[in-house]
Amino acid sequence: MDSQKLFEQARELIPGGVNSPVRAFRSVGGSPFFTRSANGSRLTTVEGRQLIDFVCTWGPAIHGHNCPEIRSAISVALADGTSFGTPNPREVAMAQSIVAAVPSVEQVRMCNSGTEATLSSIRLARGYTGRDKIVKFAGCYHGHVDALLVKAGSGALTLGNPDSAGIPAGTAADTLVLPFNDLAALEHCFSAFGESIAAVILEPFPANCGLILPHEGYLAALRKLTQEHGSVLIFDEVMTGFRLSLGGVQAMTGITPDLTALGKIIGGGLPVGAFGGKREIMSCLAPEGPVYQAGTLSGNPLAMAAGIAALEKLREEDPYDRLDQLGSMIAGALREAAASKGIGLQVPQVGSMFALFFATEPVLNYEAAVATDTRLFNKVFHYALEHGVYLPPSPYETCFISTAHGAGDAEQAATVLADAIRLL
Ligand code: KE4
Repeated sequence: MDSQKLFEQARELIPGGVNSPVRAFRSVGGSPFFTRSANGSRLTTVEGRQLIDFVCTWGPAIHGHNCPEIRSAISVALADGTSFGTPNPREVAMAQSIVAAVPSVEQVRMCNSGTEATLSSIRLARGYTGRDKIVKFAGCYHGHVDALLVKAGSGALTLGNPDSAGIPAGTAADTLVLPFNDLAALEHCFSAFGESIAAVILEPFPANCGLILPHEGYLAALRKLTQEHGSVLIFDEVMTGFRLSLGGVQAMTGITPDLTALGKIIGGGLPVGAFGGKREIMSCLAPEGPVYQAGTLSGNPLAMAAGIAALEKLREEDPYDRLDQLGSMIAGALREAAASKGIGLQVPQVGSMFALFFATEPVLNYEAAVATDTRLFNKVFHYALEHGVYLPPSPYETCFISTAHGAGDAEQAATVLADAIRLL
């Protein structure tokens, strides 16, 4: 059965033929390939084609696919059963691992996805402060949470409008959406709403509209304003947690939020999410406190085993400098190719994360991101795919490198992508 036939079947049975929209290739055109297996830095399609993978299942596979240590941890756990519905020792080990690594986390609650982690963090912040308003930033994605699937109202200070069907206006009405990297808008918002803002949630390095890095001092200013107004600062590090350093962006920048949402890498490729922070806030969670949150498979022993192994391997290997070197080599090759061709290309890169924006100026917020030339991105995407390199199928995603990507993979990808750019 080839990908085309499978996709036809899938579209009969699953909306859009996919279990998550971005996989459908709607942004880049064409139809998705189906994967039969994945090992190390490569995916193997059902047609038997090998692709160097820069999606890494959207972040979790920092050790590449089918990592032996993670596999064996899962099989050891599997011998004891798949789910108990009671506390299990691996939940304690996972909590110890996260608390030891992430500066803001004194206590942590496991759940089953990044979406659950952010929606629970929002509810917890509202329960802890007794306030209703939430501030988020245009372009930041926090999973499909009703209160966060909101686009900016007409002015930066108007309350949000739903960004998806099915979200009541009342739900979006307490969400304020600001432009990222705009200190004046932030200060203006706090002077207008300060004491009614329960929380500010952001990806500290937004990576769901391409990759955008904060201005110098922006995160520190945000930390100061939230402290002054008694609002909870939530870092959504579902993507950046353990990806850019063991302690995520907060460890790299020294800016410590009050709550942190985690996911992806901490599950070693199995379904997982987590949120954690100051004990004073976390103690408001049921059964200790009045904020309800729950999950049948939260702390699942197999996901815990996989995640513990993944974090253990990161602690042992400390791969972050090498991942940054690979990322910087690829980014440099792409910038060089674009410059030789006279094409405006921005390649923001930090550690094992990079993105491609076809634009003449650096992209510092969502508005600039959506103004980039996505037509050129799509051409590069398809050329790369035809030549064995798989980028995320959207210009508004971020590429990931794993510890299984050798220098050869990086050089091959850089050559293919540079060729694609030169052919534009
Ligand atoms: P999940 O519910 O998909 O586990 O996590 C939601 C989420 C929360 N926060 C951040 C910063 C995220 O990046 C995500 C999910 N990321 C997307 C890709 N950028 C997952 C891919 C998909 O939606 O299929």
